[in-house]
Amino acid sequence: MKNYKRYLVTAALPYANGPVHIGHMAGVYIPADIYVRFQRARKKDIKFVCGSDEHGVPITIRAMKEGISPQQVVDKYHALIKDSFERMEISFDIYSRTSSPIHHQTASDFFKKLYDKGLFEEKETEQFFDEKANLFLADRYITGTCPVCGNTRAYGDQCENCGSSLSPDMLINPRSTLSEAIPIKKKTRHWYFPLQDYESWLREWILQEHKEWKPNVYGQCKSWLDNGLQSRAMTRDGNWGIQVPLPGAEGKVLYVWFDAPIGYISATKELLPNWKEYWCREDTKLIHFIGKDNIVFHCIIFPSMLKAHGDFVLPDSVPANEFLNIEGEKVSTSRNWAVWVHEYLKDFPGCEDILRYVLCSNAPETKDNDFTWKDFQEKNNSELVAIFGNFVNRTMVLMHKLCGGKVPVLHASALDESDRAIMKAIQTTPLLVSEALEEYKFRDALFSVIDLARKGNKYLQEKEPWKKTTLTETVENEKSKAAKEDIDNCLHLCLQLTANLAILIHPFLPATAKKLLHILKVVDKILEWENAGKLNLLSVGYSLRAPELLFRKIEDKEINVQIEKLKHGLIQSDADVAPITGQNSGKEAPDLKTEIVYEDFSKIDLRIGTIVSAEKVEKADKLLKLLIDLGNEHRTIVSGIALHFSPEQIKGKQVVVVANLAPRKMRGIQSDGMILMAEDKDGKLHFVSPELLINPGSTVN
Ligand code: B3M
Ligand code: ZN
Repeated sequence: MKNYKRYLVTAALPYANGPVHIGHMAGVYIPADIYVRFQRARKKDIKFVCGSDEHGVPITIRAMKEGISPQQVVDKYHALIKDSFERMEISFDIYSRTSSPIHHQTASDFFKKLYDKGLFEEKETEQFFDEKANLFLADRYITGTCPVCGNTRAYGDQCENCGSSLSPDMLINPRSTLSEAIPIKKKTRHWYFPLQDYESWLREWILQEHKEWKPNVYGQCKSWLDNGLQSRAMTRDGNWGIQVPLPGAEGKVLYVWFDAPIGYISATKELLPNWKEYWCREDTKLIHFIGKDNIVFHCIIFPSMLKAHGDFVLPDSVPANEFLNIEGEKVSTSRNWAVWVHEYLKDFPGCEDILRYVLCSNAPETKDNDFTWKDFQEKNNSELVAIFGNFVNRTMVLMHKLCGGKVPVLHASALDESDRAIMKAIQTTPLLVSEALEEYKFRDALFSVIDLARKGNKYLQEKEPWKKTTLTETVENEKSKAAKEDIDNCLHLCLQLTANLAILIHPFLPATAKKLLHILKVVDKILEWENAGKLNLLSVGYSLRAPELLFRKIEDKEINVQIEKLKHGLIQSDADVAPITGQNSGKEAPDLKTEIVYEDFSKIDLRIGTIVSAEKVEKADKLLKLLIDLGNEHRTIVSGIALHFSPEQIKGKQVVVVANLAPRKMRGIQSDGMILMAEDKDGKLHFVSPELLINPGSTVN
């Protein structure tokens, strides 16, 4: 076992082209934060770095859809993601971003060093090009018929119907997913990293030296190695990203998976003048927290890049988690089948610890797992409220009632078997928790903490101090003395247990730990891990504050709204919104209007517009104010869709606009036009959009 002097923990850089959802939190950020908080409590020298991953084709595509620049896309989502992490108490030492100058410089230097070492193969190949969108197409953006099963919507890298791995050349009738155009083959030059040259070293480094890696990680690495490695292009055509630092490389940028992991280095550089101590010393323990879809990049590609570069340490562990599904289905951002963190925090203010608890206790540590709102309610009500919160509250109420609000004496001579049993539980639990955390077994570690609270409830139930007070009210005799000592011992030990729970729960539920410190009137220092297991954390005679509830119950109504949201893919503006209604609700389509002649219709000028921005209208919960790109102009249009769609959800959508409708004022805002919406028999609204992205301003005839 190496003797590490310091720790450097990284968490996967989330793509800044959308919000973070609870699957990200369960898979990566909550386990990483628990681990870091635990090591900080052990006073380890540890740094925790992360940041937004702001390059890559998805961001370019999103920018095109929303009619804004890639920088505007990443600015919007970098801020939203950073805020979500802060409010979920993810305690990064730095949350940076890969569009930062320091990262551009660091990644360029890294590439240049490999180039100067002559490690890249420069190759010209033919790639699929979309002449309409004017973009080279990554495999994922080419669709066509699968040669294996005939699925007509297979992708250039994989057929999701039969699971076959494909290449774009294998697709029948390939088309661009961006414009539906038939892509042409175009020559392009890129720089390839010879991954195959590192195969034997990777076999040794992973399969021999890191047999301790989680089975899901080790197994995936082994199959990648068994399938054989080949050169991979580390540059792409495009203008959004880090310019390839070579003469004549205009229009070429670094491949996002080349630059992004280097973001861990640049973020550390930004954080620390002595960053090299963390990245260039063998006695640094480097740990990458990621999801399983990032294993190849963090265990095969990035380590090979680091090995080739030569200046930096290699990861010691990569505890990747599997995926979290929602209500039995895979998370789908395009279908809005997700629980967005910023939406959760809006609907459940002050409940970040409940989400941390639920996502840790059913984390997909070894296999994909499922999040259901029913389970969220159940875990909160029957574990946090009924076990942890209940024990602390009973202890605090009883000590105020039976011991005058002060920590009672411990009568050592009067200790009985159950007293000794709870003392042992307090002394032995910290080791169970720390051993599990050192092995990245966060579910087991959290279970041990809750189990200690469960033992506390059982101990209280056995001792029943509330029943012994009658004995103490009689004349002073042996019996009343014994009863008094029993009450004192019980409450003394329950209070020491409560103080231990604050230390043990702190890495998992930091806000709850803070509440406990307040109730116990103790300072943060008590949270140092060396105090866990001690039986004298609270001094005899010390007065404590009044009890306060640590958790509230989650009601059926609250989770029904969440389930409704998922089903309808809607982000309601508040938890009590009325069910979806409309004049058609429950009825067939309305009767036809009176007949018109073509001349009447030809007066209407219908255009395609792209929603560039959307915002709520003050004191008008049904209205959204939209800014719409009509190609040669931007229009403000006020639309009554706020109860059906949130601003975040509709930005970038293309709509049909009645462009020559006379302007009119709505709530003091001039609305220049109207967007067409379809309304189904349940009164639910649907956008009327072109099947594919087309130029804003296109006419509809
Ligand atoms: N941006 C996130 C993902 O694949 C990706 C991680 C980069 S970590 C260097 O979801
Ligand atoms: Zn197929």
